[in-house]
Amino acid sequence: MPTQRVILSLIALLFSGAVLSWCLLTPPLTAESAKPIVAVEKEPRPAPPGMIWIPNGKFLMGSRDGKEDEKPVHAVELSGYWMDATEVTNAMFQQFADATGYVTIAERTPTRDDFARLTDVSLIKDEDLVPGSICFNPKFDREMVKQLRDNQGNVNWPYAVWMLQKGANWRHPHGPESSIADKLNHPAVHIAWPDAVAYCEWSGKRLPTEAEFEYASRGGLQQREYPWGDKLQDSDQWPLNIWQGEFPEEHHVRDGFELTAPVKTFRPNGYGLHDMSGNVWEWCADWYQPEYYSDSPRRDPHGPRDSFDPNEPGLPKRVQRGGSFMCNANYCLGYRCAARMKGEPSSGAFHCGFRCVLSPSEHDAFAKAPAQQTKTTR
Ligand SMILES: [Ca+2]
Repeated sequence: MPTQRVILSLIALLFSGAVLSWCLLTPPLTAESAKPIVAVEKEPRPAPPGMIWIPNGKFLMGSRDGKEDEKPVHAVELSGYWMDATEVTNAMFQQFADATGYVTIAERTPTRDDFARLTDVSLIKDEDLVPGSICFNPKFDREMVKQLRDNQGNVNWPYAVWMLQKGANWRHPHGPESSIADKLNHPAVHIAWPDAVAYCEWSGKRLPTEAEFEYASRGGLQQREYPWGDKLQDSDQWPLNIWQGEFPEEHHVRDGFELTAPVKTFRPNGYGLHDMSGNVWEWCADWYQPEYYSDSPRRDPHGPRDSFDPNEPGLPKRVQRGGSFMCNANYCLGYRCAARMKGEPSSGAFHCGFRCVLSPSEHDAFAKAPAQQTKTTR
């Protein structure tokens, strides 16, 4: 079906998690590299509201045992920066939208040209060119899930369990009948990369680099699986908002949240950051390339010059990090500190949001940003 082809193409942009097997050698961890991060730069001034100082230091980025695009483990040195303590919430995004009149991509009516790179646009019906975004399809075809296999023979269920929900956007996360009235302290979702950048420009902040996100996520620990250590949970209490049960058939909701959770529900990591693992995926500034770690700069890496995803070579992809309430052990494991994901920039989804960072050198511009001017004139 034409509509289904479009939906599948859109979904493929966000959820093509398979990566090529790159023959990268992981260097041994040396005595020097095993040292804990040492903060040597003091916070230059008080943190802006809602932000936390992440001290400069050195860390080991990537994973020895994870997916191929997480290798090789390599030392990275970062300058200090502030980071939002939480994902950008609906209340925060509402302030931005009210002040600027900004309309997110999911709220705009798409044209055939928007899908030119994805499919034969002549197959798209006029009635399907309506605003919307990607949501989970609770009525997914279980037989179709079983039939879809990738080239390794694994079940390729993502293509069947997502749908393009007409009318879904950050104001209406699950379609026109839904609302954020009781979710103002939940992360804003259905945020495409340009939407996040527009918010950053208004607020005087920026998206984190992928290295800044991973460094901050690790919370001062070296080469641990999760922001708090190597064990997913120490007790019956879940430390993050993910999916419990066999995805997509069973969702036991043992963490208490079927969908997004209010930010700060779960305990912060060593830096005081919440939901760096789980709740919603978060956009980073970097283009995605699976082999980037093999020759990335040691100091303050900003990602490759352009994007390359071997699964979809013609489509640009930006990095996403941290996993979401849809991740679980038999699915994406995106909530591991080293886990990488990528998304087509113009595609948001009901589990995709962001948070911002700010460098000391950017503070003067931050102080003059529209968001700050709005506050001072109130
Ligand atoms: Ca998150």
